[in-house]
Amino acid sequence: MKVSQTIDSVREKVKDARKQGKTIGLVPTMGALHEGHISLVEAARKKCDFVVVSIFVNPTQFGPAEDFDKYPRPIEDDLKKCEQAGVDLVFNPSPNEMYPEKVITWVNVEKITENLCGSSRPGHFRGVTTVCSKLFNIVTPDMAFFGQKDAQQSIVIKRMVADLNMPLEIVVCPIIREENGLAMSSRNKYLSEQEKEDASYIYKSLQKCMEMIDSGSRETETLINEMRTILKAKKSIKVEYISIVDEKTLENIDKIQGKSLAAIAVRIGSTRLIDNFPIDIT
Ligand code: PAJ
Repeated sequence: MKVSQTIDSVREKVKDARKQGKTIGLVPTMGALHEGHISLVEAARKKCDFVVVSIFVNPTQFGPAEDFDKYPRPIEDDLKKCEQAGVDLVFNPSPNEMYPEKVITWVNVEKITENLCGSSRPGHFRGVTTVCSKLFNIVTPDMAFFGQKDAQQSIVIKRMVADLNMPLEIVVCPIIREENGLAMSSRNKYLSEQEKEDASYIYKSLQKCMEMIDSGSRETETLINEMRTILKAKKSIKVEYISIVDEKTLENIDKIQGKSLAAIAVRIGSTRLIDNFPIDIT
């Protein structure tokens, strides 16, 4: 496995791989890798010949009061995990390599970045789309792999790629969970054992919503109230949003029809956690 810290070095290695006729897969991450990230690497290995993982805690997607400084950066451990997973190249640039100057050129997707996580994290998606555009330009992948865990992010990236005719395919992979149902996340490292246990109620509430939909419930207000009641059982959980939205516009809907998304964001202590499930009753 090769590790590059500079853009020139990545370009050179990708060029060599292309010369050998290999297809390129990119898995963008911020590191502190867990099984969720590794599942994306596995999907990339199945579909592409040369797999690049980027590890970069991207400053432009964090708000001033967010956890950029304390975000975990266990790089040695991450490199071992990448090696074991059969990654060909890790791109681990410094902030200065990615942003040598103050950013004045942004890639911004409108409307679908306003609801859900967009409303409590202004500027977050603009940072994500900008860094992903840069990574796509640097690595020039045929395919890039994202997780359903960050459902809005995947939808925003797909829309950006479509709107700007970027020449790559976006593949979205399923959510990997802990045994208790908690969606794996690098931020789970901030939680105590008790908080992790409490956090399992997020998935419990989504499961209840799925069951109710299976039994014919369609009014989103009823479904959201039920999920809120389940989450209220744990005093440590502070709900930021529980929403059911149209899968394409990400606007709140009153009645479930076609493809939609149930999504939750909560805080436990100072840790922000998100989860969701796609609904399809077409
Ligand atoms: P990060 O949070 O490190 O996540 C990297 C990728 O792993 C994302 O596509 C995310 O959806 C996926 N992922 C995280 N937890 C997962 C889980 N439990 N199951 C499946 N996939 C999971 O998302 C980011 O980084 C950044 O915003 C990034 C896209 C790298 C841009 O900086």
